Amino acid sequence: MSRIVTIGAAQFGPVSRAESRGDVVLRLLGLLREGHARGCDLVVFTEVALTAFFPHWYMEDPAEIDSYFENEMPGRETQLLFDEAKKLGVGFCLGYAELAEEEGQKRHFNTSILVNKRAEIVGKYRKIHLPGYDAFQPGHAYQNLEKYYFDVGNLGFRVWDAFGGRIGLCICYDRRWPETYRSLALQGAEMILLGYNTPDSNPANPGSNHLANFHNLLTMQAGAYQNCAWVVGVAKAGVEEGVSQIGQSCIIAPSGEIVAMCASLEDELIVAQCDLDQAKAYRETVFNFEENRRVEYYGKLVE
Ligand code: CDT
Repeated sequence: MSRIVTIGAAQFGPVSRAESRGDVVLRLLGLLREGHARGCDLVVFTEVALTAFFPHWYMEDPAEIDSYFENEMPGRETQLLFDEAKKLGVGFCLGYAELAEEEGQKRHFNTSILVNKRAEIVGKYRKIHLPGYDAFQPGHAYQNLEKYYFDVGNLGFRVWDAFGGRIGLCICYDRRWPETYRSLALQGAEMILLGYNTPDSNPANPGSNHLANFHNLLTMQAGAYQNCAWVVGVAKAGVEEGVSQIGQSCIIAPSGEIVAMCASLEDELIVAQCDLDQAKAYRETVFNFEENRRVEYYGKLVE
């Protein structure tokens, strides 16, 4: 038996600070339409897809900061994406900066949503692992201010039954943490979708610069294999507002093998037919959690 879901990973090239939301949505629509033409059930967009990745520079004015956030989804410009998805019958996963109000307080999250073929939001995740720092760093070629701009996500790691399988979401830096994949795998995730904005240099640790691409694949391939899940990783790539970001958007099987990978640093769609049942062979043998995990010992190992 096989359960095939055809996935499009829609890598995005740079978005300039001056580019309007409307123009960005037109680019996303182009990739969604291409996904439809190539038989996709679901097109995965990147992290904070609607604007340039603003944590790379410092802003103080709250109104300016909030202008990078969406206070409704769909909103005025993004409604087009929902309308087109419904018309074409293609789902999508979209990352964006979310402005919410909770208990009378303004909250800022780095969010992604899963939208089904009827254009209904069926899943929502707010980024839990926030990289970087919470204050301006003098002397750095660019900033990494996610802890300054975003609150830690408060929805937990969750999975949703959609597209004929069980799907989990995470975002960028989450992919470097084994806890992310394991939390989702323990809930039965068969496919994990994520977007990323990953610079090819790290001013806080320049010694690791040459490993940026290696670490990208290392974490996602290991996450897929050790947790018996498809992993779809989608970059915002290329030089954006002076920051050079990696590409390598890819679709990874539960075996850990890459079945499709982008070759450019621009808008580019890769497509793969993913058999959700491929996870089973690993789940029932080498990674049979019930039989082989030794939870009672794990605490002792870290004492
Ligand atoms: N956007 C994001 O989460 N970026 C981080 C930078 C980490 S620096 C090693 C990432 O994991 O790509």
